[in-house]
Amino acid sequence: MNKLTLAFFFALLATSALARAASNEHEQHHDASSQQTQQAATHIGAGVLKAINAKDGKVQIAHEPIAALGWPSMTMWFMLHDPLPQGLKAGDAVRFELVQGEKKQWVIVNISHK
Ligand SMILES: [Cu+2]
Repeated sequence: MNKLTLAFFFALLATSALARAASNEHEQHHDASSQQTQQAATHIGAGVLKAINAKDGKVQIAHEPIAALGWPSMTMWFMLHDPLPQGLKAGDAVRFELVQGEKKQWVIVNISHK
């Protein structure tokens, strides 16, 4: 190795170390911000309870558009974080709060008569 090659070699080493440090920092930042987003991200929805699957802890709701999520109105199933409050039945107008779980599934953390 002559001096020039050596200098080039060290420059390469330094650059890749810097790049690694930078991407590490980015990942940490990304993790921190996604955790914050997860904690803060409760979305409010409204709709009509269509069906209840108490055994699996799920409800089907024909929901109104949820602007914060860019969702149009649709009928879909949601997981329930807690057992459905007594007195709620299919056909009831409901108001609910949604959070996204670790596996990206949407979970109702709060539901009540509208
Ligand atoms: Cu939907």
